[in-house]
Amino acid sequence: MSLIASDHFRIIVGLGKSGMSLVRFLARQGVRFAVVDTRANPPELGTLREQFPQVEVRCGDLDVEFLCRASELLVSPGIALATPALQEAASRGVKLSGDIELFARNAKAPIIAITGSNAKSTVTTLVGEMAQAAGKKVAVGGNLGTPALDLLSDDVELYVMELSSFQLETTDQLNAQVATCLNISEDHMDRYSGLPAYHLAKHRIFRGAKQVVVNRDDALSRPLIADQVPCWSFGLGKPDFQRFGLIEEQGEKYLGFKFDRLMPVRELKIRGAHNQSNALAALALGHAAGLPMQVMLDTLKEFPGLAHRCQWVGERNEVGYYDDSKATNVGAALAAIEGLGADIQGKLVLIAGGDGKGADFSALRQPVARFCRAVVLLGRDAERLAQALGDAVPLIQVKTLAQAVQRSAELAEPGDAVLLSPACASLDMFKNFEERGRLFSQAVEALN
Ligand code: UMA
Ligand code: ADP
Repeated sequence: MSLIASDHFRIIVGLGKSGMSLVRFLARQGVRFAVVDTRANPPELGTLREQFPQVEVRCGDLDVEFLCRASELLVSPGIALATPALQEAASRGVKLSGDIELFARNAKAPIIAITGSNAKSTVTTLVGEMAQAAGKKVAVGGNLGTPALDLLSDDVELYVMELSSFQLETTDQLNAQVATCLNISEDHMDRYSGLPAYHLAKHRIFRGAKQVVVNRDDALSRPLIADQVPCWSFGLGKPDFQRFGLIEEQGEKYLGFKFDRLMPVRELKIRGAHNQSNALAALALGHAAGLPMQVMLDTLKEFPGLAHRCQWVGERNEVGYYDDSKATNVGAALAAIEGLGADIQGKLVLIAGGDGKGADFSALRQPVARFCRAVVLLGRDAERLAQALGDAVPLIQVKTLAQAVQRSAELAEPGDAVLLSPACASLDMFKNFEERGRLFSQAVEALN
């Protein structure tokens, strides 16, 4: 017999970072709640037991009868909404929601909301730094860094939020001041039925948005919105009214807006065409939110880029080593191969492989043939990658990252670059992409 759902009882599903931020939030609100997690020993269990010993926690298989006691389930991003127990509860009238929905309902300051398959962290960090330089009390987080609910404060004047498709799936109305989907390429195909379902989840970011920013170079970034919603855009073509873009004059490229040059591209510290696009996206978002242009340009000139995103980590025997461990999907690896490949004198020795999340790797074949001397493969999907890359360049399979670096050093010639850009998640071999990147740097250090 199931108990009648109480309007005052919620269940948090998942006890990771998001789950723990939900615990703190609901406890502050004085709401009654329990926590469930399918894992036997979820990461925040110790913290919860210590700080909230009165909260009921159930670990292991989800019990539908228990879930149906709640009026609402607050589902963490790491657990799929398609999970049968969650679907069964929903079919019995239990509402499914998440931390970002609660955040949006409770945020008193405007939100700049950023999603996309790639570049989210770079653009979110840039816009956050621009706002801070402009003297705003800004809170930056979401999928990046601090969970959204932990950022809520009456002092905040602007929220800059990186949001994943998983977080957006449980968000009904975000009501952002400015929203953007920077780009769409295949990712997380182990969680979605295909690209259309993933695209649909990402585009929930536009619900209730007061202004939008669109990528002119990616038609899938354009939302279906009413004509009267102000729309700004960015792209690598020419600028115009409402449009940020690139102007080329006498062999020099400039970031531009309307018909004006804003700054020479060479003054950016972040390299490659994809980063010019990111700089323009940040300018468009900041401009839409009312940040002063000069302050934004000064921030761009100083921004060194984030760790593990095409980051130079050393040089040996005239070969540069680049850590792009954050390239956890094909689109990101493509940007790095094409961006860095076009920037260096020699060729690339690419290190790739890991957990491919069900991706189709075939788009890598041509750029690999064009820019790479060889590819060193490792991880769970090494064989699938080898099939997709074919025989255009030598493929070498290894077992460890240290072996990969050693073999790459042997294969590279002066003027070449060794690029770790796996096109795969790290979780089959490492704790996370940061650990994979750190171990890469250590292996480079260890080269004699
Ligand atoms: N899990 C279970 N059972 C559960 C709940 C979770 O097995 O009941 C597993 C999931 O399969 C997942 C892992 O636990 O692999 C973590 O899930 P979680 O929901 O507990 O994750 P959090 O610790 O709350 O972290 C989440 C984001 N993680 C995911 O979306 C997987 C973090 O983004 C985010 O920083 C954090 O919330 C704070 O907002 C990480 C991420 O990898 C960086 N995001 C993906 C990406 O960027 O590609 C979307
Ligand atoms: P996200 O938070 O969306 O994963 P990041 O800024 O952390 O984005 O960058 C992730 C990866 O995507 C890095 O490997 C980076 O080199 C690559 N990348 C950065 N900007 C772009 C872009 N505009 N298009 C495609 N890939 C990009």
